[in-house]
Amino acid sequence: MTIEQYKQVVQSRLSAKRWKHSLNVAEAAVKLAKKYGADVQKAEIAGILHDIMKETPPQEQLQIMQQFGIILSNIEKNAPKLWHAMSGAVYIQHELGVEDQDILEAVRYHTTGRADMSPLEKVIYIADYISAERDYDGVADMRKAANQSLEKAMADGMTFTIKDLAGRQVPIHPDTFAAYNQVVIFLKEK
Ligand code: DGI
Ligand code: FE
Ligand code: FE
Repeated sequence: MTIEQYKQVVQSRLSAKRWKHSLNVAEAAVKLAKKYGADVQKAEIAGILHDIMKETPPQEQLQIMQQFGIILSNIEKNAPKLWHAMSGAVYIQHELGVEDQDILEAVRYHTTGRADMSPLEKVIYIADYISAERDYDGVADMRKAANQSLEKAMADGMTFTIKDLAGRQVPIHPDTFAAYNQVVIFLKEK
């Protein structure tokens, strides 16, 4: 499929607001990819596709995951916000024919992060935080960090997420901790 076709599919599955978010993430991802040496074309595609399952009913997301052989851990069963990334990755692979492993992993890990993220995974993770429509407290600082260092922006994003999750006492995925620990140790040792 061409990027135009991906766009059509994603737009048809999302509200106008979430579609705009996807376009903005793709735009931010392209900029970050150019700045930090990730593949620009893949960044655009992954940005467009990353939230493809975000508005699909949870039951349907579970069904897609089951269909393509994903077995949920106990934590994953209890963290429905993570499902759109997991179901999205298998959906684009098996239903849209995306074969590129970098793109599949960037979608798969865009919500939690993980240890040993590729440049493309980091680019999508951060683009999701700084896309043009984001207006949370601290977004200006995140944009500044993203302009200075991919790792600093990762650390800030992970810290923000972990604080928020712990504050609400929802389960935190081990991949989230793995990403956080690795990047803060990297920054300390630098
Ligand atoms: O899909 P977006 O809203 O653009 O952004 P996202 O894919 O980063 O999803 C953010 C949501 O995911 C937010 O509500 C926090 C949640 N989340 C991120 N990491 C974890 C998590 N939820 C749980 N339970 N555990 C995690 O480790
Ligand atoms: Fe998402
Ligand atoms: Fe998103």
